[in-house]
Amino acid sequence: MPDTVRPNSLDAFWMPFTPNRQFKADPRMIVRAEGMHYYTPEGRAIIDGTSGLWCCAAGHARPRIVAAIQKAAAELDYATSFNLGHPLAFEFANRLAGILPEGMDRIAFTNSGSESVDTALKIALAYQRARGKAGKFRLIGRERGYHGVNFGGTSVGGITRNRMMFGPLVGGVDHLPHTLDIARNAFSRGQPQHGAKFADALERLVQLHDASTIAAVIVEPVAGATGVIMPPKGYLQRLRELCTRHDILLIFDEVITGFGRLGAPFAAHRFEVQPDIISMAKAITNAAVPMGAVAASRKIYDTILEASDTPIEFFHGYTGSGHPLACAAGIATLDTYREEGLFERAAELEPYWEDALHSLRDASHVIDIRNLGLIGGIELEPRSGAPTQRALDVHRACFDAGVLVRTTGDIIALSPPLIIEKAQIDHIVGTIREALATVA
Ligand code: PXG
Repeated sequence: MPDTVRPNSLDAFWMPFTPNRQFKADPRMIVRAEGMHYYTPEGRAIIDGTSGLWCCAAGHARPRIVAAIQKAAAELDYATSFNLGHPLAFEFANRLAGILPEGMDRIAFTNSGSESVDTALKIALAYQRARGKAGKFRLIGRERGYHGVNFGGTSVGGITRNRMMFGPLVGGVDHLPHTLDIARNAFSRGQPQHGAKFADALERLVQLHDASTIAAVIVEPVAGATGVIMPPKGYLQRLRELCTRHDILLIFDEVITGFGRLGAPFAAHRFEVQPDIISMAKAITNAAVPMGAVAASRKIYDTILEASDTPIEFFHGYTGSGHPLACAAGIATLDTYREEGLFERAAELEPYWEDALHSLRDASHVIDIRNLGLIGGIELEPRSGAPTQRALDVHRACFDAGVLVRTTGDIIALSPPLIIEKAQIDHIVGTIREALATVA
């Protein structure tokens, strides 16, 4: 039998964002999860400091969510939402509208964060055209932004490696500067003091391109994948003011900040800044079924519908949009968040989390610590000539000691399930301290 069709062979699966050769030479496998823990094939428990990948905010394999998926699968395995309806999709959209910022109550469903971002960008373009401003076509992203891997999200994203292989990408895109400023803000607790002025770069882009050509600005309220970059105090407010002044839509990509991660339903609540469009995914279903969504203001929805000269108003959607299993998982997830008060729990734990993280200030190799909500970033001095390797070594040492952390570049990123206990916070931080002491 050829090697690739042996069931246990690791060859066939082309793993995402993974050093495939390295991994397959030294694989680390997970076979089960429950609550705060993953389990290896040998039955070793690994405490999850990452919620999977910013995903499982309620912890793993929560019984109510599991039961809802099982029931939905047996009752209505699949129905298209193209010109047909099933009740769960409407119910879930209504439930989401109930926790989103006031007025953001028109919800499109997708299957991932990447699809949510591309959907949000297309809604922005369709809206500008519908109101007679088709000339507003430019999309503004940000350096070090991550908005998934589809062409729109890759284009507005600001990660060199993610962009450089793929040709000219989407045209008419420009970028704001990122807001990481370790020289002035190192070891800030919560939002950093310095950097609201980074938002003024939008004025420069308006001068360069003219506002009449700019459709939307998209940012992550907290940048996650590129190393946990917190918005400086006043930055998001300033960006909102400038977008309003220049008649530009503001899109918040809340794929990681949505659903309680910052101690509020969405970052828009936490920062009291109202965007025009919000993209979300991951914790929307506790990641038990892949799903994403885009919330738009009623004004955007109404404008696009009213301007349409064909029965279908918006030529966009996915076969899986509003999938019954995902909607069932989403409803059960929102029930779990509410019944267990998890968004409030994240807010209550934040000071303890902050103190625990900042206790690592004197640990080896640490050059910055950043925190907000139940997010943490620990930036390390890169090993000379081998960037990212020190953080990867810490990741490995922690894994071997039973703690899962995520690394990006030389940054250790933490985003534990919101059900975490204080003793578990201490355990994770203690394990990282030991790992930092052992790596070269
Ligand atoms: N937007 C944001 C802000 C994200 O964080 C996506 C879009 C794309 O979502 P999908 O579901 O298409 O993957 C993301 C994804 C990390 C890491 O290391 C984060 C993500 C993906 C991979 C790694 O923090 N976020």
